[in-house]
Amino acid sequence: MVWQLTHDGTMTHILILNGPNLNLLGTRQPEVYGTTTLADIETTCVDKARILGIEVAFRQSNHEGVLIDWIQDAKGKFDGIILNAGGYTHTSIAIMDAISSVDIPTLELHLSDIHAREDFRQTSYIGKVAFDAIMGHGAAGYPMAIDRMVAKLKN
Ligand code: CA2
Repeated sequence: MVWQLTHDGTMTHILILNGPNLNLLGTRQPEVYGTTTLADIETTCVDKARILGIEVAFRQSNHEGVLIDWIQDAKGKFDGIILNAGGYTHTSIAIMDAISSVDIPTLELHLSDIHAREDFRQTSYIGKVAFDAIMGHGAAGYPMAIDRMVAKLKN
């Protein structure tokens, strides 16, 4: 196995965070969010990480404060954060502030293309502090996001 190293010589660690209601994936609204469950996506991400020689931690919470605690705690432990903040994307200045405070490269991720949906999804507070966004690719967006993050961390 060839390990992917960060600039300081340690293995790359990526934190993948999922916000509210994403635990319901694959069980409801398959026409919008697909039939893949969040557990399936986690397996895909762990397999992808193994192939790339990196480590991922994959988490979901329905609670804004829990997501903020995980972001704050990522400082010094993770090299990058991939964040699907769910509905908090469009409301949470607090999550945006948490990302700004840790100074860890953060990639915004969505299953759906939020810009092709309702007006209330057009504002993304996460997009104001993320270096890039991947959206509209369904579950396939997760491994794409890992590739994008690894490319970012190489530069
Ligand atoms: O497209 C995305 O990934 C979203 O972050 C998903 C959020 C939505 O509020 C964002 O605007 C875009 C909603 C996640 C809800 O997921 C469900 C999955 C299955 C059934 C019901 C909800």
